[in-house]
Amino acid sequence: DDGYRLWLRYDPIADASLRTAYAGAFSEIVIPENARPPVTSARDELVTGLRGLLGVDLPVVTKATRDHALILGTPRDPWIASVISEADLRTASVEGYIVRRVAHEGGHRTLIVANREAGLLYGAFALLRHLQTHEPLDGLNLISAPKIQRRLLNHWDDLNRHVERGYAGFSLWEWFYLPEIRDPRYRDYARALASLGLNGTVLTNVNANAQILTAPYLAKVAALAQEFRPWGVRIYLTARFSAPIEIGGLPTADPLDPAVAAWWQAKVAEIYRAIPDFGGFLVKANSEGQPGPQDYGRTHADGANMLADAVQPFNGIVMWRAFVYSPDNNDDRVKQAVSEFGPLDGKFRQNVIVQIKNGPLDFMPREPFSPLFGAMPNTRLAAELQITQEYLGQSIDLAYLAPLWKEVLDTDTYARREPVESANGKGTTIASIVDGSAKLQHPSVIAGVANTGTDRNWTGHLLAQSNWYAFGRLAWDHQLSSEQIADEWTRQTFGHDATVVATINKMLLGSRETVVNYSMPLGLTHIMAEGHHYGPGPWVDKLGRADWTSVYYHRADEKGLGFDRTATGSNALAQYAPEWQKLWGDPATCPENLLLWFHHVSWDHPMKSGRPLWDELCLRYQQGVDEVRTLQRDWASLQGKIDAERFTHVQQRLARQKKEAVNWRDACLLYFQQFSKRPFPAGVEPAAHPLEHYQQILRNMPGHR
Ligand code: BDP
Repeated sequence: DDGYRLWLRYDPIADASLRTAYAGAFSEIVIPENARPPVTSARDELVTGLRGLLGVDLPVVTKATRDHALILGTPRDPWIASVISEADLRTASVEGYIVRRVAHEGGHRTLIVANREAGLLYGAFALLRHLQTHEPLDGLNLISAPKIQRRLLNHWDDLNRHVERGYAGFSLWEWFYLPEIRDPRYRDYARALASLGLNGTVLTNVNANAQILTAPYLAKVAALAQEFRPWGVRIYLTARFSAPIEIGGLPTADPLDPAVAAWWQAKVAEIYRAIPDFGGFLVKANSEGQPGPQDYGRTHADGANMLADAVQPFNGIVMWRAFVYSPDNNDDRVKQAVSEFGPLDGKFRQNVIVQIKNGPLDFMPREPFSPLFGAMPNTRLAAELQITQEYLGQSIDLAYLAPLWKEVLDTDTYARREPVESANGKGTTIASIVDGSAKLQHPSVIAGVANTGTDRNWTGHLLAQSNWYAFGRLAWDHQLSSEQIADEWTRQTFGHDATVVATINKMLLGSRETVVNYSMPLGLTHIMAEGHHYGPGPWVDKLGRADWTSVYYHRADEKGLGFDRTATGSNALAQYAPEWQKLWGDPATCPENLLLWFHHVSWDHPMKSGRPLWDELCLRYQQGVDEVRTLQRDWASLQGKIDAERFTHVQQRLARQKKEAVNWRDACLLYFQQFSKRPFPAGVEPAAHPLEHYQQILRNMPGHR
């Protein structure tokens, strides 16, 4: 099994009595007359899914003719309106669904009801998920609506099909062959998105290429839009700010120049002629060398608003990234987004969403939340999460990321955003800011940087499919737990053997913390190898900018370790609400998993375990290695219970992960030992090689594709 089918496998349900019971519950599929996509997609999915799972071939009709009909409809159908209450329809809202089994004339019917057609598609997938996870049909009553309106993947795909920070092959978009030749995979991709409730995708890299906005490319984009549309997936593109110069022949891209604004208006009109449901633009401006409004002495708001005005007549949006840190700013890099964007609060148009990475630095294995979420109470804010594991072992190491994302989304910013009642802003979680419940904000957006590519299994590491899955499920409902999402995914991907399910769930749930332990424990951050970002590089000290190096972040010296971000240091702490300042500001109360993020503490600093910092640090690295060995043992115990192809695929990756965990431990501890000048405590395995050996491995590593 090569994993291509993702979580949509629809293998026959092995438990014969359950299969028979399910099969007896469905006799025919009823869809509205003259149904069009996405309702026809829902129909096709149900036909395929029920055939696979239950071995039944259900006729599709437009009027119920017998008991046990499965009926898809909207309240425009009077019978549906008579059996589903208005309150339930309101809960289902614009894109949600009601999936319910009802008694009818002495028998039963199953209903998939939605206010709009897209909801029928999501409801069909919900029913199939219900069956694939072996949930009971008795009392079936699922009512669900997405909390966030635009649930998007962000592809960092270049036009030459290289994927920036992609570890699963090449870009899925075959620009050379499009628009005529369309890989069937486009459909499978869109279908996978729809199965999770994702409803949009940004096709291109934030480090943008203006060529995508030229007519030949737009024809290709339109072809992709056609493939995705039946699955309710809309297309967005990245806009290179200097496009008016590069492809428009203008001498400037100054956002306040009327000729520039007119160029964008005409370009946007052209895009909407080709792609009437085009979603809008994602922009990385004045960040890491990308052009932007500041090149002309204008602000981010000037730039974003100019584009927002161009897409506004078409209901388009602009997602403006807040990932900025300037080459001329020597201030602590993690403070710079707030200093640049904070003063612009309230200055953005209503169709601009400022898109913020979860942490203030850059998708590290652990960071505190970005203080910008609390610093712009009058601005629409989106969360950008990274599904691709740039800093968590890429497609080699196992790191199930739902716990990381939940940690962020559930965090209370204490931001004072209307209409939050309490004076101290309590309850203003990041999720509530993003979904708009902390302050009504439309449109609301959540974005995940995709981990997909042309690898047969889509995500490089088979188990990394769980991250695509988890992002989609959380984008729909951020209140789902990491455990529930893992369990759903495991059952749909690996079946229902109790040992298999329990083992894989356990492996997934602890895996992110394991990566933290062997790479950047106790609040350490950004000490990975330079360039490709895989493996340890705490010694990295000379790069184009100080805030790209590792020594900038860990600040190891004879006295101790960590970055002082309190008032005696960079005072990044001051960007957070007083509640957080109080907790994080004192090393005695600061949670140890962020200690070295906020404090420079001595090697002897007493930790909660009673051990000094140095010993604790060593033991954390050791723990990370031990945990990878446990992952290997857990997986080995499943031999024979999982098909050989998938078993071996994961087994090999875990073996490599073990090697890398050992490298991390040895490299970091030998490196930091130069400063601590202390021996490893009992329980820590001695390094097999001197420090130079580990530095050499990284130097000799072949460039990542
Ligand atoms: C960093 C990546 C870089 C991206 C940048 C971004 O290393 O490749 O271009 O983020 O998000 O994490 O713009």
